[in-house]
Amino acid sequence: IEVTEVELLSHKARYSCLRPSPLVCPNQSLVEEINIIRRSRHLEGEERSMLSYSRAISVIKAYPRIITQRDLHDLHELPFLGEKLYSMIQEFVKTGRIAEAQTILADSRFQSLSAFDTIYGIGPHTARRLYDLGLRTLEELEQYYEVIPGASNEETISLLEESTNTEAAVEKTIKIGLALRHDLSHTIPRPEVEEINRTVMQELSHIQKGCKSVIAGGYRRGKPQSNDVDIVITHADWELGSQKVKGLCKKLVQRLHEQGLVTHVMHISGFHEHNALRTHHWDSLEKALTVFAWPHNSSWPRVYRRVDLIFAAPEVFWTAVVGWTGSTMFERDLRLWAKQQKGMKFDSSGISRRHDSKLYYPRTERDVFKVLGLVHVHPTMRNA
Ligand code: DCP
Ligand code: MG
Repeated sequence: IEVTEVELLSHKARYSCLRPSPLVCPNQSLVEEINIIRRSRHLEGEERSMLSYSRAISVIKAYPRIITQRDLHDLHELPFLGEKLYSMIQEFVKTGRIAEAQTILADSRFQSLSAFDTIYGIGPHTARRLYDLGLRTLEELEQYYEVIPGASNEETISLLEESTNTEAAVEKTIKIGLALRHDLSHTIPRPEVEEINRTVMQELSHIQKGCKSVIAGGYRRGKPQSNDVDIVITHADWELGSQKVKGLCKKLVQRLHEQGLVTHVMHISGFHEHNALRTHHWDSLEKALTVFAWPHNSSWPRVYRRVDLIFAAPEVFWTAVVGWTGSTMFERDLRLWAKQQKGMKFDSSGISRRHDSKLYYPRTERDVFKVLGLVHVHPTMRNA
């Protein structure tokens, strides 16, 4: 692995993968206030505006101390804080509030769209479409989709169908999301995330011995509670592992379904080799976005949990882990950094050099950063 010159970490860096960002930052209440405005832009489909708020938020997340009057002129040295953001921060420092955020919070359209957006399968576009039909509350949504609250709709499973983005498939997902909304709105504490991982790996060992996993996502960034469980899986054998993980995703989901653990499969992919030009390492990852009924074999009332299973060949395992650890902004800037500064392509299924498509196979997470010419950032500092 050739290493180019390494950029130093700094809270003033333009790429968030160079700015260590803790889960909870010194200016957390400011971040949450600006995040209301960001969410509103997102819900209204104003993606460019949303992205500039996301960037501003991630810059503030890396700022090392509480912003007071005295720090204000310092902020001019930070990237992505334009005049508008600057005056918002000024307002917040003075009053502890941002008026625009408070106005948004009180807005009934924002409240409806926010509520709709919490449903798995409903994004901003669909939320606005439903609002335009005159729907305002989740109860009205349930009536519209003829969903019986609390009923699990397990018969709506389309287990192991290669998912399509047809209107019917989207509607099916929304119906499941609505039916399970009370369970799925509960976040998952760390010990339970770990237990789900153990159970998955236990079941997997009956199909293929020698596999290993890393729990990625927000859990890995240190979140005490997660919205879902993201598990990245590979085989421990560097030489032969690639063949051993092939097709495992489908087999595992099948088995978990037979055990009564997986009740719904929202999306399953990565089984076709669409692109003849791809080497086998570049197959997109096999993944299944599922719902578990949890815990199984127990007299406790079961709850539904969202669990994502991602399979990677050993050569791209750590790349996949980095790609699935997040945050979304950290990932965005990893891709951007690779492309703009290194002439490389990074995503969760692999790293390559653009001019000759040379592939990189990092053996550790540190190697992923090394290949990209980056200082290693601890997972708990990737909350950009
Ligand atoms: N990710 C990705 N490609 C996807 C989905 C996610 O690369 N299609 C990455 C970016 C995310 C990470 O995986 O940071 C996990 O995504 P989640 O939506 O699960 O978000 P988090 O795990 O960060 O938080 P939580 O699950 O608690 O909402
Ligand atoms: Mg997650």
